[in-house]
Amino acid sequence: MRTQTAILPGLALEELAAIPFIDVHTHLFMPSLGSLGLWGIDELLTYHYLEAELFRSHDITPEHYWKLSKREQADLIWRTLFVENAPVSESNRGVVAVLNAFGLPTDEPDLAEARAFFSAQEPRAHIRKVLQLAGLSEVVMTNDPLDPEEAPLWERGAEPDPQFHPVLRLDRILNKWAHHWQILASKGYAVDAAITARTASEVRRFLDEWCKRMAPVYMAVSLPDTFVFPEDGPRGKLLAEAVLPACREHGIALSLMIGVRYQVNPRLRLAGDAVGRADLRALEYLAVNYPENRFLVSVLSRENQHELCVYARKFRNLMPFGCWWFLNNPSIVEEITRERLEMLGTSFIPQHSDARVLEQVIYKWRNTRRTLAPILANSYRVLIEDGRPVTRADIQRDIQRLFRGNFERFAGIRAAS
Ligand code: FIX
Ligand code: ZN
Repeated sequence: MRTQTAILPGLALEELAAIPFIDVHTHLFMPSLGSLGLWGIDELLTYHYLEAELFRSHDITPEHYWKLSKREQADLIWRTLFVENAPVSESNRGVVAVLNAFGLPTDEPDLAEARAFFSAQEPRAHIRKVLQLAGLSEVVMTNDPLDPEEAPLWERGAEPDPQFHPVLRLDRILNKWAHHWQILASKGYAVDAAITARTASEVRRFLDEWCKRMAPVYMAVSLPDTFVFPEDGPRGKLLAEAVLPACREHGIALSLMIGVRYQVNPRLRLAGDAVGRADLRALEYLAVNYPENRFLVSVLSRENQHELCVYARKFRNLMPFGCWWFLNNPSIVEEITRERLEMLGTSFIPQHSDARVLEQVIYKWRNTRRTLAPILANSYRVLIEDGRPVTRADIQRDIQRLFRGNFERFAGIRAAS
């Protein structure tokens, strides 16, 4: 049935709400990795996005803040950003939306009621409830094979979960080889600081064994704004001689998240990273010279978005995804998504949550659905005005592709649903 333009925004919102999404990048953990997963009000409030904002609204020093207990930190952030100020920023509003989603008060002077609620939740049931509230069928994790807490859980055989897809995250190996090759050596891999052919093949063996152990849906690395490729250092050599070949052999994509200026203010710890515009010719070189590899790509700098769209028009082994980190604000998500629809049609992955705390998926996906509805409606309105009728089935098919099919097909996890 042909759709009238007037009802498009409502229809788009309805269909966005009706279709469960796949969240292609999070820092959440499946139940069997239990202790690693963050959830509850104290974790929501001490999220590094809010910590960065605390230090702008309170004169506590970071050094003093880190000496506080998690509970004291959460109390301070709640008082400073939610009681003494209106929580209008995107990350603050997020906490309000989560409390509201569970019917909890959002303007209390303290956190007693919220803490009582979250501590009464049974973790596994709570996880299912939260994913259902967020309209997600599955999330993709970020799993570090060199993390001293996480690695032993996988080596002991972590129970897989159909709603949680693993990813082999390689930042320590690719960005900090000088400080981490010793861990591989201690696990019996004949590697050393220099990237000799032997070291490269041993890293290959390490990746192969973790692919068997974890069955990752892709490998991933975040990269600085200064990233260049090819490059003669450990990162360039390990990418070319170990990671890219391993991805090809296991038939999985490599996710490149480019544009971080790491720890410009280390006193803020996780909140200490910033953004820089990257030279995306490294991406051009990878797409041209590694046509058998597939690259999921997210760029952190607003200024790099247009270039990424243009490169994706040139190379189908590039899949742009998400409005990452400092870009995950409705005004910027709108700008980036409109540009991508105009330049790529529906052949991209609009968003990921990057959730570090379980309940964050509730507000991050509510924001995305709320922001995307008028953008999609506008695309269909101008299409109708240009003379092509649009049906509800068209809208359902496009949303399915944007938030499920593109990832399923590109990651090769199953035929597009
Ligand atoms: O590298 C990443 O995966 C980033 O998303 C994180 O490191 C970052 O701290 C973050 O939480 C962004 O939202
Ligand atoms: Zn992330």
